[in-house]
Amino acid sequence: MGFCLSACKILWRTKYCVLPVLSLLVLAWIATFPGETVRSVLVSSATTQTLVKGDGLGDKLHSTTGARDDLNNPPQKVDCPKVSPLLQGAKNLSFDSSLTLNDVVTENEKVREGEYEPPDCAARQSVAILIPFRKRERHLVYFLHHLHPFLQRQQLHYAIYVINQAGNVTFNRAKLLNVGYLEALKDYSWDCFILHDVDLIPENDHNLYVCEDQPKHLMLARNSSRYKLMSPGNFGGVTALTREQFFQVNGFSNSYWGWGCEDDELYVRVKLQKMTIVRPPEDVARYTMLFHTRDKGNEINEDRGKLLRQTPQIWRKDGLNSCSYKTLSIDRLPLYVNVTVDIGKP
Ligand code: UDH
Ligand code: MN
Repeated sequence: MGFCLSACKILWRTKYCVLPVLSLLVLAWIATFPGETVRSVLVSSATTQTLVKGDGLGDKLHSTTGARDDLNNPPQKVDCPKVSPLLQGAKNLSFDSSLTLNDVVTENEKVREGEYEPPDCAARQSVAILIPFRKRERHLVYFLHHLHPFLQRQQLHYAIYVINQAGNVTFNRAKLLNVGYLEALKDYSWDCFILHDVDLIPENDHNLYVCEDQPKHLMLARNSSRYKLMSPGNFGGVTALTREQFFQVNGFSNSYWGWGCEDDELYVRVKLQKMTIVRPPEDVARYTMLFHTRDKGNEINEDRGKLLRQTPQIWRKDGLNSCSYKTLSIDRLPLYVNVTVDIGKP
């Protein structure tokens, strides 16, 4: 009894020291936890608080989904500005004969399988670049070297498709572009298609590779013609049509084997649909054309005039809806998707 009484007296006298000592002991105990454990304890206590805050089921669902979204989905990107701050204007292009495809791959580490998205903002359009192609490897190296940075400065979501005609029968640019459209849409629902010769390199960043509410002609002048303006009826070289515009005209005719008039035919199709053609400013729509002679297998098409006159009668049944081909391979290379295709013969 006497011992108990004196212990109580001691406790009463030291009452102001016991509380701080106890708190210190608890803190020391927490500090011995591994970091993750502490964090998970903190997170779970925070979650519990959110869950008990509201009393309805809605509140509970909202708070739990919110937590999951934060973990799995990065925050939504804001739209890229209307005019990209990265545009540099007119450029003097250079073409170094020692440049290799591997060099261009090294220059473009952010491009994956020919595709790119701006890292910091949501692109205003998703654009597929379609290139009709056969045996122009040197031109393709220069094209990729210039076009990838050009398109990135425009803050586009884009991919480059090379539609490679297999075999040696007569070349058919228009049919290859139809194939490109159909194949690219299997990958993604592209907003806009740029139909692009491999030997034309844009000289000015302000020549925007986006689609408008009407089909657009992008190549108005080139160095090889001393930048003399193309005639208003010209629709060749580089053009931009939305997915819907190209579908509405039933694409190109598949019947233009060899060189000439397939682009004029597309122009007639556009006009038949009462669409107009829009163009960038003349001082902007300038191109450097890489030198070449006429390719073997792409001789002038002697039937082109006759075919062109038939457009109003044939456009409905000759085009995207009648484009038959056999895809031989699809190679997803670092800088472009290579679609090798057998498109038959004339
Ligand atoms: N193309 C190929 N391989 C070919 C033929 C054409 O890849 O064998 C593609 C290529 O994308 C090219 C486009 O189709 O840019 C248009 O063909 P082209 O460059 O032959 O047409 P262009 O009107 O020239 O530029 C026609 C012959 C010009 C002879 C020049 C003589 N000074
Ligand atoms: Mn050419």
